[in-house]
Amino acid sequence: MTYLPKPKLHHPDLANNDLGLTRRDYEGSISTLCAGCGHDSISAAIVRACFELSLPPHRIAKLSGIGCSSKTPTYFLGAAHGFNSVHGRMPSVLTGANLANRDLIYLGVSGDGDSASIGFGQFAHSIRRGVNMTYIVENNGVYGLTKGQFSATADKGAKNKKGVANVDGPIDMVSTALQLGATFVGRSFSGDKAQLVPLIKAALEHKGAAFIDCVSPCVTFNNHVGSTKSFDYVREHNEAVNFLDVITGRDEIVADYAPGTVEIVTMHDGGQLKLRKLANDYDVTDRVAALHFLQQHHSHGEIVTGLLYVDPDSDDLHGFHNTADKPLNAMQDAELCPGSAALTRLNASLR
Ligand SMILES: Cc1ncc(C[n+]2csc(CCOP(=O)(O)OP(=O)(O)O)c2C)c(N)n1
Ligand code: SF4
Ligand SMILES: [Mg+2]
Repeated sequence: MTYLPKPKLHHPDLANNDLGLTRRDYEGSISTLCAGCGHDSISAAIVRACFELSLPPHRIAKLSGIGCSSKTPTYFLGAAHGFNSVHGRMPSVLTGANLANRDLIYLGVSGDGDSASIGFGQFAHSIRRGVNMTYIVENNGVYGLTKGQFSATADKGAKNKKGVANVDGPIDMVSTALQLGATFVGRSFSGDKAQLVPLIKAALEHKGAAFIDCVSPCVTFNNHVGSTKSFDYVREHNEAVNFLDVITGRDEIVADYAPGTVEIVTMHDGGQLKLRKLANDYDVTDRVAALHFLQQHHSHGEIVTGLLYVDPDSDDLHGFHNTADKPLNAMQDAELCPGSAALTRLNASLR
């Protein structure tokens, strides 16, 4: 894989965050994706979200599968842990890493081919188990890396570059994530950084399975008239339900909102999500209503974006299994193996 390091020099007046780091400290190497690819905008949004949250880069683990989207972790968070897995297998590698070291912040980056086709089962099980992670699908409706075949998220009737219509029905990743029990579900657009950055920040702060479907046009194979994942189509059919502000548990919480237009969701760690409502009848904590709302708007060809669902009392895989607070990889032999006497007692209790 081509690797183009970025020059280290930067403007001395670049802003610092609470850790004294600049935005540049959250970047990776120079992207080798096609100029204008939506995936690069998502990388930039991840850089900004992590910088603004003052996350220590070495506390983050970024994992991906195979595809142009899955190449992107090379282009952000150069100082984070990284694992580029096999096609569609990111979720199980991430689950294993999370079980071994619960103290890292897990960021899974995948594509619609990687997660809705070959990795669909993997995606489903990581979500239903509530793995504590931010799972982003960079959704362009095609297999970009293998030159533009329709993926499982391509809309029925959408046309490829040569004008041939897709005859198969699409998988809607956000509806699927909702049905599987994700405790944070959002959709955004690579061309809408004002919405995407706070959505990623909120997902990173969330405890449990946070899923973001990000429509990310492939400028080389799926940005023409007839595509429902092109920049023009998404801009014309984007129906945002809210604007999001993230106030972390660490920040002072200031209530500067007009009652009736803003919804506050307090998270498990005391942090708050401040949602400026655009669709007044939209309740972000109602899973069933969210599913109905999505189906209704999809039937009109609209793409609903924003924070679609959040469970403020969410828990994760470790909570469900009552695992030890101390990460497994920090335990010594004696803690990992309690010895034959403990095994004998356990066996006796089962007789
Ligand atoms: C086991 C396996 N099967 C098939 C492939 C070929 N392949 C590579 S990337 C890809 C699809 C990628 O599509 P997507 O996840 O949507 O990423 P994009 O390139 O569109 O960002 C496929 C089928 C592979 N690398 N490995
Ligand atoms: S082929 Fe498409 S998805 Fe891949 S880098 Fe180019 S524009 Fe992006
Ligand atoms: Mg794709």
